[in-house]
Amino acid sequence: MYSVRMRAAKGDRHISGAERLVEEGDVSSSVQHLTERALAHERGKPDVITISVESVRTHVHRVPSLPIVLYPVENADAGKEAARKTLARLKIPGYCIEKAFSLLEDSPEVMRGAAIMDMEGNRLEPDRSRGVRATRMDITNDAAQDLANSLAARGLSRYYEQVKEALVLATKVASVRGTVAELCWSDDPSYTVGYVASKKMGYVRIPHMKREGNPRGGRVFFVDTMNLSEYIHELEKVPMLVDRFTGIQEDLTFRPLSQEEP
Ligand code: WAQ
Ligand code: MG
Repeated sequence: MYSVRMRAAKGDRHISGAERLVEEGDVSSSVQHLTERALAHERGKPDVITISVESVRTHVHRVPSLPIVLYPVENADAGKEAARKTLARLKIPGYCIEKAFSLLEDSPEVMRGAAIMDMEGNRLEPDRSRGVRATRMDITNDAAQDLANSLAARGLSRYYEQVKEALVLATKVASVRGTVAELCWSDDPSYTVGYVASKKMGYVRIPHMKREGNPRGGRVFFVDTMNLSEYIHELEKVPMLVDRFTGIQEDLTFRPLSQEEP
C-alpha cells in the first residue's frame, strides 16, 4: 500500500492537510483529489501544497472503528460543557482540560498537527507550533459504505467526508498505547463540529464546539504513562486500516450524568 499525505499552507499559516492509505491503483486519483481539495479550501488559497507518496512495507493493522456516540447540543456553550464532562468522566484532570481548551480557543495560529498532553498538563510534542500528525491510516470501502448508510439513516449524510476522516484519525489515535482521550474540533470556519474520543467511550460527537465563522480549532491527545518516541512512532508510522464500522449510538448514557452533576 501507499501512504499519501497532503498539506497546504499560505506563508506560515496552516490551511489544510489529509492522509490516505491506498492501493497502488488508487494513488493517482487520491493525489488529484487531495490537490483539488487543498486548492478549494475555505481557510484560504494555499501558496504551497505538499503531496508525498510513500510505499508502506510494514504490516497494516486492521481494526474496527470506535463507535460513534451522538451528544446533541444546541450551541457552543453547551457543546464545550459536554466535552468537559466527557473528559472528566475519562478521568482527565480539570486543569488539563482547561489548558487544552485555552490552547484550542486562544492560540493565535492553528497548529498543523496535535498537541500531546500528559496528566500533569505538560505539553510533550517536540515542536509546539507544528504539533504531531497521525498518518498512515484509512478506511476500507466496505466500512466506509456502512458508515455512509448509517449517517444517511440519521439524516447526517452531508457530514460524511468530515466524519469519515475524523473517525479514522480518532480510531488510530485511540488505538495507540498511552492515549487516554482526544479532544478535537475543526479549524474550518464554517464547520463547528468536534468530538471527544477514547477507547472507553467511543467517538463522542458534539455538533457545536465553536460559533460559525471561527477559524480556530485543533487537537489534543491526552496521554498517560508511555514512551514518547515510541508513541510518536506509532502515531506517524504504524499503518492502520479501519475495516469495520461499529455503528452509531444515541446519547442515552449522557442524560442521567448531566442531571446528576451541577
Ligand atoms: N494528526 C494530528 N492532528 C491533526 C491531523 C492529524 N492527521 N489533522 C488535523 N489535525 C489537527 C490540526 O491542528 C488541525 O488544525 C485540527 O486538527 C483540525 O483539523 O462531523 O475537520 O481537519 O464528526 O479541520 C471533527 C468532527 C472535524 C467531524 C475535525 O478537523 C464530525 C476536522 P480539521
Ligand atoms: Mg480543517
